Amino acid sequence: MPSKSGVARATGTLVALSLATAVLASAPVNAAQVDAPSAAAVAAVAATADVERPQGKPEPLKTEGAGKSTFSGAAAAQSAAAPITRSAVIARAKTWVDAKVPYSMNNYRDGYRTDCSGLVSMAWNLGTSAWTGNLDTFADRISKNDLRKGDMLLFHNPSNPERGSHVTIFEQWTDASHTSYIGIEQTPPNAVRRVIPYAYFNNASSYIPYRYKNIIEDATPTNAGVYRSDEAKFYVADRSGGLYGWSGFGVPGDKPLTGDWNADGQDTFGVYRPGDSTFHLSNDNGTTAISVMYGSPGDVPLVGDWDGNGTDTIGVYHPADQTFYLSNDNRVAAYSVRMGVEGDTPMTGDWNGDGKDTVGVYRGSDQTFYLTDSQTSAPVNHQVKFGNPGDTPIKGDWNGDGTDKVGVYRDSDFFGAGKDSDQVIYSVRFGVPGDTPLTGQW
Ligand SMILES: [Ca+2]
Ligand SMILES: [Ca+2]
Ligand SMILES: [Ca+2]
Repeated sequence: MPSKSGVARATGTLVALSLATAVLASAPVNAAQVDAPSAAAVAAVAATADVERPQGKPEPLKTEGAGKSTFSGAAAAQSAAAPITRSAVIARAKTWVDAKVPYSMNNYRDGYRTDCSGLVSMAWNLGTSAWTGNLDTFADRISKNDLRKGDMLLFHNPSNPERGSHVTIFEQWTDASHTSYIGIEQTPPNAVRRVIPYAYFNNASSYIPYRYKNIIEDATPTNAGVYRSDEAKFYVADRSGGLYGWSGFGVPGDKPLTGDWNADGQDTFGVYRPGDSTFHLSNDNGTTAISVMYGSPGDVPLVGDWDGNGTDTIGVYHPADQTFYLSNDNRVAAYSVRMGVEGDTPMTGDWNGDGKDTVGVYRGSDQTFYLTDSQTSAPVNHQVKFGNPGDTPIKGDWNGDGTDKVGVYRDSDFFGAGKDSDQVIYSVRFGVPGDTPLTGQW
């Protein structure tokens, strides 16, 4: 945490966002993380004749009937053909790699045919199993130099589709020479993530790079921060838990909020003043842009992008009747949802990555998060047990894949879980005892 001298060095507003961006962009490419075949093995495969890959035809999601259908749940379709981040595409594809799903044009997993084009259809969340002959209709042609995580390399042989036609998912180049890449593909005997010589082991010149039409860039990962109430100051952390910036906002006793009040993609500060039930929101971390009275004494303040328009707005939770009142215009409630039991801590976040924030609760008595994706009722769509008794629940998109995940704060330690998981994927130590934890995308 900042020493007094560190605080004195900082200006009144946060340091430039580009600093954090530079840090985040420096994650090294590490081809050794995958099972890389030896050069000899690559050459041997390349020298073999075309692999015969029976090609399935376009068809809707398969849930029953002939063939073997399995569901992992991990890659279950949300709203098909919805915008999907590059990281989400890779994460979905990896679920088949991790499960070593056998190559078959007669079997189905997650509703998708378990062949090469079925894997791409699943990873892109198309809601239908395309084949190599029509995957290009879901995508735009790009150049080799434009290839990025989640794009595909497609070869369709119209004269004999079973002869050579294939598709792989591009993840990243192995080095600056761009002669090989880490790809994910469904090929006999099973789905695999490996180093592939560009564009493939054979028929290399026939492959064309494409980008899914509904791909979206990864979100900015969420980082930690704290509010020191007696100083009325926010301190926020960089990716590794170092001080990224600080700013005074609010008055002692205020409750901290963070959100993107002006839809510029950057979270800034706000406070809720319990004494007069007022929200004060700033777009520059120093001056108040929005000031509004909302809710009643005893309410818990909340913020979120309930309608998915990119702007975070306010809401409150009435602990007395466990009801959320959420506003899209910072004036009137657009939604009310009842969820939880007495003693629960309310949560908000985009648990399914559809761009809309919804609600949930953390039950300290069983250290379990109960989260819903609905705005009109409260089915539990996500249930995660995480943390220890006495922890403070937090949430964030710890890995920038576009979905919020749960976490806990404990004595200056922030722990973030994976999606619908109790695995810790983010942890930093920040702040001092007595601080109020917060999270955001600075
Ligand atoms: Ca903003
Ligand atoms: Ca909104
Ligand atoms: Ca959502």
